[in-house]
Amino acid sequence: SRTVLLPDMRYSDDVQTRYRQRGYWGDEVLSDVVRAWASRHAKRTALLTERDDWDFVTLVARADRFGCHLAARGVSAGEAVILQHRNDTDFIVALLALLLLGAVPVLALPAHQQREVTHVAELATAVCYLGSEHAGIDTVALQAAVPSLCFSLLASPDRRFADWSDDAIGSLPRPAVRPEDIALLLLSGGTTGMPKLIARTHADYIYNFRASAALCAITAEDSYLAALPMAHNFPLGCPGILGTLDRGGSVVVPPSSAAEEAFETIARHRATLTALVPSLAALWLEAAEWERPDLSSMRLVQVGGAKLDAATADQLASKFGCVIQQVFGMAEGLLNFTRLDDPPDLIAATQGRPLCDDDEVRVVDDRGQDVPTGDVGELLVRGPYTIRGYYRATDYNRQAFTPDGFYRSGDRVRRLASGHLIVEGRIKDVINRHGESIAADEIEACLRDHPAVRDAAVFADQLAGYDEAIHAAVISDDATLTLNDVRAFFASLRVAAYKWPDKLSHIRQFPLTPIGKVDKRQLATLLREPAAPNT
Ligand code: J2J
Repeated sequence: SRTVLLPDMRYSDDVQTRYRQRGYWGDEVLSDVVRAWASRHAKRTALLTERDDWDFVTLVARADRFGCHLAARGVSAGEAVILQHRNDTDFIVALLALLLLGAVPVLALPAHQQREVTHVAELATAVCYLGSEHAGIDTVALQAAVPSLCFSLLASPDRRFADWSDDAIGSLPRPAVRPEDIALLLLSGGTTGMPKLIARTHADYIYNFRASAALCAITAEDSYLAALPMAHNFPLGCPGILGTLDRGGSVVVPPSSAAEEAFETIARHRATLTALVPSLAALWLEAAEWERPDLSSMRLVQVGGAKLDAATADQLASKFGCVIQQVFGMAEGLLNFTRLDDPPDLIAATQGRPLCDDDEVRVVDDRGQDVPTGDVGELLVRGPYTIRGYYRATDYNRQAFTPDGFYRSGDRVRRLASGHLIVEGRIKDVINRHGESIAADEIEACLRDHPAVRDAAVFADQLAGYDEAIHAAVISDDATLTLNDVRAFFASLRVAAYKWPDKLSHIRQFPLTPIGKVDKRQLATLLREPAAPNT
């Protein structure tokens, strides 16, 4: 059950050669990188949480020991292991343990429920589930549903992965994996159906976090505050946890991402940078009005995952008194960053430009023709850290990628002469709620499973800034069906709560497009408009 790149996920031989020759892809695998941290950064601080203050030697030793335990339980290089954990020491220890072992972490979000976890475990043919009691996954049911799953381990505050000492001794041998092999599986919100698996290779992911760290000028003096869920590509490797540790900087984990706790942690540990989604940034800004926190140690605040409006960008810069960086990224690969020395207007009004000179970005019209500079079109991309196909999704890949290997992002963008991109909207049918992409059709399918719902269509309600809420329109014979009923139904399906509808409307029939699909734009206009009086 080794996790391997299938034919429709591979880079062609000449492309691989080019990426190696240009130095994007090297000879190391992630276990080499993590192992080297212990000697390169030895006694420097690696990890600070409420409970732990560890140097690199300690962090790598703990990961090694937990990895030995997993190896003793039969996990071997190339096998997929689900990791679902809140931001905490144990997330990092388990992640590094799997990397040292050459096993392939599948990074489920803490919010994912039985439905999502079962789906990804099956798709990845995972051999093990590493979670916590916190996540509320029924591991007996999970193992019954997924035959490849041999065992599950649940961490708790008094039985941590970090202290899992029982039988394990010694240190793990270098795993038999190659730079072009799969290193980890990230989850995509997907544009249709259930989450897709994004296979990132050792070579591509090492490039991803090292190039991001260089762009952000990370040094051993930096201290990264991990506010977003670590399973996300952004806080994990852009440069995030891996990019900061690689340069000898430290990772600081606040008790939660709530402003008060984050501010206190920043002040106490003199954190220098963090990554936020716009909705969290807005909450922090609001709280900063009252709290008057000491943010003087901060030098960089990255914001991405959803569009940041220029006014909020400016407020952030003045409140934090530091450089703001817009990041328009995707777990599939391509990362756009504003540069630290970009003029303030580019930082406030664009979503950055590509990380790599060999990121081939095209902006195309609906016939796939390149549009002139400055015009809006769909962003297509190919490059040294962008996937060529989702994992085990041959049919879906035919629509998600062009025949010559460009990923169709589904984002509508405008490219300036400087190469900076402005995100103008999207053509994919997803809702971007607090930076989390949610496929409309997955939610519609759940709604249709409700006995009182005949048909359903889901679309985004615009909130303040560019944030969005999930608005569900249903055709139902039961006019008394409420939002609470629907949310209770989603809970019974064990769907992650961030995907539950925020608003419910009843409608008699859906407006249709000329080819007979639900016209969501018109639907949104109909249901957003307050009802005119006396009609
Ligand atoms: C508008 N839309 C954005 C932005 C992402 C860094 C940052 C973000 C992600 C991420 C990531 C946006 N403005 N600044 O992986 O490493 C929307 C786009 C995009 C989708 C990708 C990273 N930044 N988006 O958000 O895979 O629609 O990655 O295609 O979760 O989020 O979502 P995801």
